[in-house]
Amino acid sequence: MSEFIKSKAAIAWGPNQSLSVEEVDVMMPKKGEVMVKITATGVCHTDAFTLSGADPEGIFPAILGHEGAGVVYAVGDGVTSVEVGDHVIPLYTAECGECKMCTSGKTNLCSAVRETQGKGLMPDGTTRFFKDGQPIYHYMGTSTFSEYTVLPEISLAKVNKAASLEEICLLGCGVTTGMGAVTNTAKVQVGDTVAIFGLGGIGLSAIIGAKMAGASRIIGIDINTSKFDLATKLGATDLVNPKDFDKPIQAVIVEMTDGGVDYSFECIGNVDVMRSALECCHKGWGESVIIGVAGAGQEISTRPFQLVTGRVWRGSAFGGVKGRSQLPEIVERYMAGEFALNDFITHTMGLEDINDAFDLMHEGKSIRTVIHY
Ligand code: NAD
Ligand code: AHE
Ligand code: ZN
Repeated sequence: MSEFIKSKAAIAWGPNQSLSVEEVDVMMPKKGEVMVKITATGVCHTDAFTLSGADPEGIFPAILGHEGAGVVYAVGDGVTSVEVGDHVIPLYTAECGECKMCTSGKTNLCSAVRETQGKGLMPDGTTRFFKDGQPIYHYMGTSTFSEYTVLPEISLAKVNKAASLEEICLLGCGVTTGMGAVTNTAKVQVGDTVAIFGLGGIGLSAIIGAKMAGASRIIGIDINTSKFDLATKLGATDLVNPKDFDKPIQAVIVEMTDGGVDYSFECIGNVDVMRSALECCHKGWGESVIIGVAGAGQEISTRPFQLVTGRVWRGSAFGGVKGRSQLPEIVERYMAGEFALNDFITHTMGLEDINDAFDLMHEGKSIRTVIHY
């Protein structure tokens, strides 16, 4: 008989339903697995995206959440890289170090556990979460909306115990994603011009990355002008509300920048804005990076001539960061004061209020809500 631990968790019973905070049974970790006591988790737009039913990989009932931090509570047989008491950040992009993807040197998209992860299961094809005996699916391999969660060992970054878990949980997704897309994926250089579409947690982090890289112009674009103050504080040089213009936003940016920006970033998940982001790039060399996640059935389009004439369209997942080998160093840089995380935490609350966090996000009132257990 396997052992279980009781855990408070927010269950997504079905698409478009409020989360239900209940007690679940979590099975102790099997071979190569680790149980983590989550102490804090951010709420990212991707959680809302999946809850909305738009995610082709969305599966219910599930325990969502993927932007967490916590402490190792128990380890399964054969686990060597972490021990009880270690502070960790769960990784929705694992790093096995051995698969074709990890050894390619070209991507952070480890393939070791991705297939089962996308089906809401652990690598052995089963779940560790149960409600009254009914299996509940995992989400993105992390399920940080449960006080106790189980992950493969290769899906954990061990980090400095001196770092505030309430703040570094944001490095489990949003801040690493935005900063990394600019510095790792696009590799923005000193003097480059940058346009960032969408100033939520991801877009604001992209501003931090652009400022770090020494971009000469950082143009922030959002239809919610309440985001502009923080964007300015973080380093945006220009702020644009597309609603103020009666022409396409790409034409506005092209005019502002003598032919277009060197780099643009789509941080919304809107396929029309993705097109604008590509088309505001400079002819001959401008690159546009898609970060936003678009719903099932949605497709991007542009005139192929946009690419023929030298613009480049690409994407970025988790900022191109390899979690186990690179995230601990990002935590150190945060601790050294290279960038702040508390600017992003507009709200904190207990798990029982988690539906308020989703409401605040949909109303455009929060950057990040951090849930604590
Ligand atoms: P968010 O909801 O906090 O921010 C989105 C911002 O976009 C808001 O400020 C909103 O006002 C703005 N916006 C909406 N429509 C707009 C429009 N038409 N023009 C301009 N601005 C508009 O979301 P977030 O947590 O910052 O996430 C942003 C996107 O990034 C989501 O699609 C999320 O799923 C995705 N994401 C991707 C990755 C990745 O690894 N690729 C990681 C995290 C999040
Ligand atoms: N399940 C969706 C795609 C979701 C998606 O693109 N996820 C991003 C991370 S969003 C974090 O907030 C990602 O890293 N993707 C790479 C991967 O391997 O999932 C769909 O369309 O099926
Ligand atoms: Zn996320």
